[in-house]
Amino acid sequence: MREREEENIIIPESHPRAKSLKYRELLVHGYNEGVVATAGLIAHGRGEAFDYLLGEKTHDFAREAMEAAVALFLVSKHPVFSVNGNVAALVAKEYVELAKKVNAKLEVNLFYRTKRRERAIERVLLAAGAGEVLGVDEKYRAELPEIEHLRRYVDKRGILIADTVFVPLEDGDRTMALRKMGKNVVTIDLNPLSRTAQWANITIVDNIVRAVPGMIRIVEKMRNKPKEELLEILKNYDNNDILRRAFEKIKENIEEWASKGLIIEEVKKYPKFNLKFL
Ligand code: PTJ
Repeated sequence: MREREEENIIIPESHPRAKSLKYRELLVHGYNEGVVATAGLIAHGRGEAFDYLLGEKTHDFAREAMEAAVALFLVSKHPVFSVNGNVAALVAKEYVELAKKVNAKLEVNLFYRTKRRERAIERVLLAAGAGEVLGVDEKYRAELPEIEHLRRYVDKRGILIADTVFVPLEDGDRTMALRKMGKNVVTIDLNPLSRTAQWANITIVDNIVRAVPGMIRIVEKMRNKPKEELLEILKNYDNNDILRRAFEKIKENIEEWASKGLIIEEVKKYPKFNLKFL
């Protein structure tokens, strides 16, 4: 009964938070289809909270990180894009398109691994236009050192031999392990405090729903650049500075809000209380 009621809800375009509600719906739909993990719904909420603090827009530090990420994908010999439930639910089509444009392999790699979810995500990727999906065939299974049991499995043709791994919305342990193995790690994470954001070589502090389409536009501009120019971008890139600027932006926003208290001007038109009923 409850599920049917929820299905009937139509979010009007005029709703001030229509976009955000639409992404929630995608996550809930993905959850009902067996794509998103239960904890994936909670992880999305944490992301939303940081998106609020960032003003829900793409900042210059994110754009700079996206450019470096695209440069790194283009110079890598064996880039692999890892896919989890949230990524598949939110941006499957765009993620597959970006992978194709930079010649990267797609690998399903789950924190909460079950066969059923692996297959469900593979189906979503194939429907989104993927040619080949790694990470679902046990024949090619390999193990990453330093990570506990189920979460350590990767594909021999993918992450195991990758020089660069793209792990958006990832858990900290795995990011750390990949970095320690000498892989280049790129992430998208709205929380600059997360261990993944801290351990990655390149951290795009932005919402994945804005960042991946943004990266597709960047590839178009960068794909014909000579390799030396791409390497120059990477030489000049400083992830420490990117994270510092993300914190600065959050601080700036909070300082502005703290100076006001009430941010929605219209609220001020209304009396503090309505005490007529007393
Ligand atoms: O599908 P599975 O089994 O691989 O599980 C996926 C989740 C996301 C549940 C798993 O990887 C996990 O628990 O991740 P964490 O440790 O919660 O980290 C996810 C990070 O992504 C958090 O720092 C969130 O702030 C961030 N995040 C959530 N939604 C978004 C986001 N960052 C960018 N865009 C988002 N939409």
